[in-house]
Amino acid sequence: MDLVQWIRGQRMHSNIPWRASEPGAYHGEVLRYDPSLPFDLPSSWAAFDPGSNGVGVDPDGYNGAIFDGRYIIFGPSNNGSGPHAEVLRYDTTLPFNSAGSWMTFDPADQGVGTNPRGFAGTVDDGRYIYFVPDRNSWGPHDEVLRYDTRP
Ligand SMILES: [Ca+2]
Repeated sequence: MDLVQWIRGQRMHSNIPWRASEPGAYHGEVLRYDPSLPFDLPSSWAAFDPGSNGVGVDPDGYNGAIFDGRYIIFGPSNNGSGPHAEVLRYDTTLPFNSAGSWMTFDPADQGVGTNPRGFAGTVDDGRYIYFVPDRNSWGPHDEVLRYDTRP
């Protein structure tokens, strides 16, 4: 067992079970700051919870997001029921706190891959967005999920 695996093992035995047993540990309330306004002013900030406003199935628990020039795409992690693949997308040309500006898609539930659920961040190469595998329902995994922004 090398050092990386050992560190992963420690996370599995401490961090993950603690989070899973903690009510409210996973949420979907997106916080937005307008950097043209003062940092320490409440009106510079806004929060919106798409799932509580009828968007998607259970869009909670994301890890990282990426901006493609129009959309912000959130990488699914764990929604409280377990690792998930419900990708959340915000259209930045539309109002932040309006359900119609948000959409979700769950590629795993639509037959993509084997069990591509539970990611830790996203990266893009100018066309594709990659979701970094973390933990699915079977444990640590390495199934990279890729979204083509120009189908
Ligand atoms: Ca949830």
